[in-house]
Order: sequence, then C-alpha cells, then structure tokens
Amino acid sequence: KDIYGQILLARSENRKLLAILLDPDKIVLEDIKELILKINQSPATHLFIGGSLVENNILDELILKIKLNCNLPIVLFPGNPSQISSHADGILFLSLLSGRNPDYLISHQVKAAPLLKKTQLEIISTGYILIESGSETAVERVSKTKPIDRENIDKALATAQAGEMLGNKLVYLEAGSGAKYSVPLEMITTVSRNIGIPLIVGGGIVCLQGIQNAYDAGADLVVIGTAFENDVAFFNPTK
Ligand code: 1GP
Repeated sequence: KDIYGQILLARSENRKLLAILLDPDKIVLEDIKELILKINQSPATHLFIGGSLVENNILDELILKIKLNCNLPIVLFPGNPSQISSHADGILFLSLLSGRNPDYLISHQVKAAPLLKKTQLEIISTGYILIESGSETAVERVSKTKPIDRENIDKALATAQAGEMLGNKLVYLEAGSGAKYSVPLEMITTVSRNIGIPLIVGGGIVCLQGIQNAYDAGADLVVIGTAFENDVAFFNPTK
C-alpha cells in the first residue's frame, strides 16, 4: 500500500480523507468485532493507532485482529518508540516541531530508526504542530512542551513551512486529544494555502459540521478520536 501516494492523489482530486484514531489502551479486545463493524460503516479512509502508554503485545494483537475484518490502511501514530508494530501498514514519523524538547524533536526518532529499519512499514515523515486549545492536553503534559498560541498564525505557518523545508511529507496541526477547542479555521486556511504538502488536522472535533469546517478551511485529512470513542454511531447520517 502506497499510503502517502494515495494521500497525494486524494489531494490532487480534492477528495477529503478521514482517519479514526484508536487508542489501544481504551479498547477491549473482546469487543473488537463490533468496533470494526462500526469502522467499516463509517466514512473513514484511514485508521490511526496510538496513545500515551501502549503495551506492544496488545498493539500487535489489536492490529492483527483489525486486519482480519477491515481493509483500511493502518497507520501508527506513536507517542514514543515503544509503539511500533510491524503489522501496521505505515507510521507517521513525527517530530514535535512546535516544542523545544529534544526528546520529541529527534531523540525518540534516533531510537526508533533501527527498529523501523527491520520492518516493512511505510515511513511518513510528519511535522507535528501542537496548537493551544483551551486547557492542557496529554501531548503537552507528556512531551513537556508549550503549544503555539491559537492567535499566532504566523508562528504556526512558519513552523509548518520549516517542517516542509526539512523534508516533512505531511504537516499535522494538533489541538490535542479531547481538546476544548479545535484548531482555529483561519490557521488551517493560512497554513494549507502556504505549504505544498498535505495537511492533517485533529483534536477536539466533536461534530460532523466540525469535520466539514476543517475540510472547507483546507484540511486534507481530519482525525477523529474521542468523538468516535464516546459514540461509535458518531458518523451515522441520521444523527
Ligand atoms: C488526537 O487529533 C487526534 O491526536 C484526535 O483528537 O480525540 O479530540 O478527536 P480527538
């Protein structure tokens, strides 16, 4: 599977993409069949898998179980190098560009590189940019970094452009899982218009209109975690 090629293709055809984020810590393996059914009924185009504290063996088993009944590309969205599974299709190889903590800028990546070399995972270099969202999020707490101010569109843009210049293939504007406020639409618009690579937006999007608004502002791929976690019928058109 050429995950990045498919993202570029979708972008060139103006087809919007949607990832459901699954946190292995919050999943009961016994209930996985029902969850997969709901994923298959949803408009999701990708599955992202990651969380703050994930056990490797659970991750492998979870991915293998998902693959039995679901054809969506499975992309790791790791919080640290322990969250690598060779059973996934690809990995967002993240660098937390908004922060100034060397661990999340390069040290974790150095630890992960030899592990990734042993897998067939598609490595997708991603500039990960945390935006302030009303209260402290897990990313902020775990990474011990400050997010970019919601009002500071210039800084968000310069950070995204620096990521592109460094060779990142994607930019991810992140408000943080369960964020009070999602990424400001004006920021999405400015960043998307001034970078040449696809833009992922996620964090704190809790209604279908919120997804549409992010698309209209210029997001190529929207990530939904908490809203689907809380209600697997979230994407039902009747809602
Ligand atoms: C978090 O962007 C994702 O990394 C999704 O956030 O859980 O708020 O949907 P939510």
